[in-house]
Order: sequence, then C-alpha cells, then structure tokens
Amino acid sequence: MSLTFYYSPRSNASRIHWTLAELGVPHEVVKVDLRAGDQKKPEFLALNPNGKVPTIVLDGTPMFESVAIQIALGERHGVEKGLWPAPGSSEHYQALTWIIWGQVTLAATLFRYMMNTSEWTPKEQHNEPQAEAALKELHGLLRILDDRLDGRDYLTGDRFTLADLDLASVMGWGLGWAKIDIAPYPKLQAWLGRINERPAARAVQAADQ
Ligand SMILES: N[C@@H](CCC(=O)N[C@@H](CS)C(=O)NCC(=O)O)C(=O)O
Repeated sequence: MSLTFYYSPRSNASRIHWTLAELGVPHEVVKVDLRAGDQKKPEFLALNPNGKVPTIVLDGTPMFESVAIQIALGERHGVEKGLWPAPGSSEHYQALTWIIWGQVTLAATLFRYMMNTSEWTPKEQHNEPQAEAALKELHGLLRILDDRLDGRDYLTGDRFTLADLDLASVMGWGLGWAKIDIAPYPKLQAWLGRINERPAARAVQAADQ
C-alpha cells in the first residue's frame, strides 16, 4: 500500500489531513505552497489538472476531489477501524447520502453566499438578492441537518463516521466565515461540539494553525 498526500494547511485538504489522523494510515505528505503557485507546476497538474489540493496518489493512482478521496479512504481503511460503514449496509447508504449532500448541497450554498458577500470577491460581483436567497437556503439546510440529528448522536446513528467528519469540516470553515449563529440549531451545535473534541480533530486543528 502506498499513499502520498498533497496538502496545504487551512484548505480543503485539512479534512483529508483529519481523516488520515483518524485512520492512522501510514502515508507520505507533500506540502503544496499555494501562494508560491506549486499547484500550477506541470508535475502537479499531471496528477490533478485542476491544480488544487487535496490530491492523493493511492497505489500509483492519482485522485482529486475531497469527497471522492474520503470515500476511497473510508472504504479501504475505515471499515476495519469502525469509521466507515460496511459497503452495502443501510448505514453505508446513509453515509454516502449525507457526505454527498454536504458537498453538493450544503457547501455549494455556502459558497454561493460567500461569492456574493466575501471580501475575497470584488464588490462589483456581489449581488444582494443572490446573497439573501443563499442565506435563506442555508438556514433551511441547517434546519434539515438539525432535524436529522434529532435522536441521533451522529449522521448515521450512534457511531461517528467520516461522513460526520466531512460535514463538520465544511461547517468549520463555512459557518465561521459566514458568521452564522447556530444557536437555533441545538442538535447540530452539540454534534459539532462532540466531533471537534475528538483527539484527531484537535491535533489537526493545532497543526493547521
Ligand atoms: N472541489 C475541490 C475543491 C478543492 C479546492 O478548491 N482547493 C483549493 C484550496 S481550498 C485550492 O487548491 N486552490 C488552489 C488554486 O485554486 O489555485 C475539493 O473538494 O477537493
């Protein structure tokens, strides 16, 4: 088994850093200096033509898109560690549903809100009605998540999985950045608290500073 992880701190790669810490899988880390433009170098583009992290090379095969990497690592190493449900189980289908929802629906809405409000995007590209619509949609999604966690400690039941990790990671950067108060979502708030207390989460947050 060989695994090389192309990483940059405080980026989308942090969730994979956290996953690898949870799994305790041996791997090599290659730091990609995004400010210096390492991600645009031909040798990196040959692995990921998008020029983005995270990227991994798993037994010689390059992979990109954090959610695809999460699922591959979960299926390969997470099942035996109890961090990913056995393929074909009901929990597996639930984990797939929520991990993809986190990316395709929740993160995309957060991103839309960000594009219309952030100081990182030029003001002339901001659109107030779009921002308002995205924020309203976001609150609807947080309500869905809070309801999902009613009577469940984690997304698929009483066991933490990499789906929880992935969504909590989106929340970590997104909600903090968007300054969204999650007090109206107490189950969501308690779930985030439980996840962020995990030793691997604390270790990675400290290393990411
Ligand atoms: N959808 C991709 C997004 C990856 C992404 O946007 N990575 C950013 C860091 S957060 C990046 O590498 N940016 C470098 C660049 O755009 O030049 C994923 O989830 O892996």
